[in-house]
Amino acid sequence: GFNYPDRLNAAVELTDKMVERGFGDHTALIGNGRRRTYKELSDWTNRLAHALVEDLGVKPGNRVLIRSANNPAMVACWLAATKAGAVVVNTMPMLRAVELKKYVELAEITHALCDTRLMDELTLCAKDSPILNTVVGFDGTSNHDAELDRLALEKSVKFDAIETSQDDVALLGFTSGSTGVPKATMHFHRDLLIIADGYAREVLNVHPDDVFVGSPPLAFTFGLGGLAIFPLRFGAAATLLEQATPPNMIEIIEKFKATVSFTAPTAYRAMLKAMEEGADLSSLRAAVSAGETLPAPVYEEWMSKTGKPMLDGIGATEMLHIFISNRFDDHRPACTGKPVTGYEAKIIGPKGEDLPDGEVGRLAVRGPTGCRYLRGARQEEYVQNGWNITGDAFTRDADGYFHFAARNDDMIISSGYNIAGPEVEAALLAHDAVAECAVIGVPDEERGAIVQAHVVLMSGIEPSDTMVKTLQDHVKATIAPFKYPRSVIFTDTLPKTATGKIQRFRLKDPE
Ligand code: 3SK
Repeated sequence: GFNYPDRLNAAVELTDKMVERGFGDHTALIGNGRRRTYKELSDWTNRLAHALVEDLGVKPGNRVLIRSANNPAMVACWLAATKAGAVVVNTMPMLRAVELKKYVELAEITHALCDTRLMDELTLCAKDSPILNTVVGFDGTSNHDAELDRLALEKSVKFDAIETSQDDVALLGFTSGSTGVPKATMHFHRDLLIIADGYAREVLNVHPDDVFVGSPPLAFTFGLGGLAIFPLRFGAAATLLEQATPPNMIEIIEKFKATVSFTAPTAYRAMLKAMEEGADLSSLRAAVSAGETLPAPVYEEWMSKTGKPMLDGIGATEMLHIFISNRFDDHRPACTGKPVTGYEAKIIGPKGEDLPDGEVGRLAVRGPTGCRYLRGARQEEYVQNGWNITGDAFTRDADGYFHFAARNDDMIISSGYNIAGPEVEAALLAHDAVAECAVIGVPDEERGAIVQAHVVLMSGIEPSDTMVKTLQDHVKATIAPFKYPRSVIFTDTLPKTATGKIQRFRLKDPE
């Protein structure tokens, strides 16, 4: 089990306690052209926490929104607000005023800390949101040249953190799920440590020499874990680089001698495309893939080109982080692996009954973290009999490995056959002409539904009837022929969430 004292503040554990444990001189954050040690991070966040409490009037339990791209200042603001006992809502730069307003209303956000470069939409939102009474800018370029930085400058580097308990809410993770309607999930101070002491310790074996890189936003709990909590929990270094977009990730790994990368399969695919002869990934010891299912061809190409372990895992905002994963000594294509320490998983049928190994059903998971929707929205749909129902269709094989089939919404029933959209996607992605694709079921009088593929072709390849036939034949030759896409639509882009998940529901219903 995980044992923490009743009085616990996750941000103190990740900063001040790390200094006490002797990591004061170790690099904690890399970004904005400099490195910051644990001591510097501890001082910085303590000063900011003073400013939040004394100048901005943040009280324990207040909801504080942070709006920024991934940079060291965003991490410092998140840690400072957490030290002040606030409940933090991290948000992505691309959210517009209308979306921010939904967050503010749902989470009753009173304070917002915003990178000054991103102020416009937040100001628009604040005009229309009476509850949001304090908006203050910080300098995302770390020149300490904004209001919050100036308030913090004069403050003491000692801050007696607000006495939070291990089961006080520390973080609200927002998810738009497959419906597009935002929901917020509550996570405790202890949960922030559990994901490090469970997954990051057991699966990644993080040590102080590690350097983490990645592209997922800190606003997405995948990014917050991989780019802040996991390195900071173990005295390792986190790179927080706004330019960490997939093609640049290779250079970033080379430049900072990164050891662990965190990103989604589409980004690994983009990295593979951009990878030149002689790319030096020798420092890397793990490439973590999550956020979307990992198509076998991407895993295989990565393994053959880099030889570095690619560890696919499944997580969810509701569960905070990854709960089933491959391991260094046991990773394979088209397999999500086994439950992470502390978690149990099983496959259930439509009525909640346990299904035998090999059958496709709903994935159910329980463990030390779990779903608690704010205001109970759809809580009883997600948590049934103590099990979290993630909305994914999986099988478990006789050896206990879990294999993704589809999001429950992505199972296509055509002429009585169950066809998993992602399996068809993986087959299409194995064709050299395909850059990206999404497969959905569309209604069909004769068959109930047919498989429809939306395909982005590699640059330089033109859509044509011949290409449709080529791709259909390719799928027929790769997987059971009845699964081939009877309809193929070429497109320049696929609709995606801000975190890069393909929104198949928008292809089904463009409205
Ligand atoms: O939503 C996800 O896919 C996810 C994956 C890994 C870790 C955390 C999350 C939210």
